[in-house]
Amino acid sequence: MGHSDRDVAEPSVLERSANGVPPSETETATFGMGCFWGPDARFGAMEGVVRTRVGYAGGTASDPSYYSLGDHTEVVQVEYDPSELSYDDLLEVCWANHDWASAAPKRQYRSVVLAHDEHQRVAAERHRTALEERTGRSAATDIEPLDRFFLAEDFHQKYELRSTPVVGDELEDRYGNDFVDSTVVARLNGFAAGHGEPTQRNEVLAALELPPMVLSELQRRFC
Ligand code: MHO
Repeated sequence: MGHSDRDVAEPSVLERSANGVPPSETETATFGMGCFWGPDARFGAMEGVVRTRVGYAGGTASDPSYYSLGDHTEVVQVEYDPSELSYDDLLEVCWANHDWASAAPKRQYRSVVLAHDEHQRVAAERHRTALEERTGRSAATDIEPLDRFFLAEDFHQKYELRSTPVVGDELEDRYGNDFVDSTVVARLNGFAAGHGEPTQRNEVLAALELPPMVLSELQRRFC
């Protein structure tokens, strides 16, 4: 739209975070890429991602938790705006950001694409074949239909932010029950892990008016 003015840019980021985007306008993807803390931040920093959640999926156990995972795998679930990002874009980021060529030491950390529908399954298989042809290596990545997703415990959500307590506490106070689902919190979690461009970071930070100590702690995490 060509608006770079902050007063125009502000509401779009914050409004989306506060109100969410109607589900009919978003799509969801689910990936297992090893420990889910890193992918939560990686996807959260991306423009076009509306929210991220980490959880357990890909198994049959009925009520998994971190300490009783059964046959489930750590996964990140990414809700995104399909007018800004395609499923193929997300597959690209998925395979570029984890070790897909080695068998994981545990099922907890396996490489897996959990397809939400037939279109995703076909796209993932096409992508995996292209990756193997391009690299000459075989991918350990499983491609399976998603059955159920179980949300992980709070302490795993937006882990990068929570690991800087002054920042995590401030944002939890501010967003309350929306902490996990907030677009802004997903972005900040990504920035705290060193992702994102300076202009993108500044735009979000300028709109938030964080207390100076929180701001400086957050900026200390940028690299
Ligand atoms: N135990 C590993 C991975 C945590 S992850 C949520 C660690 O502490 O780094 O499985």
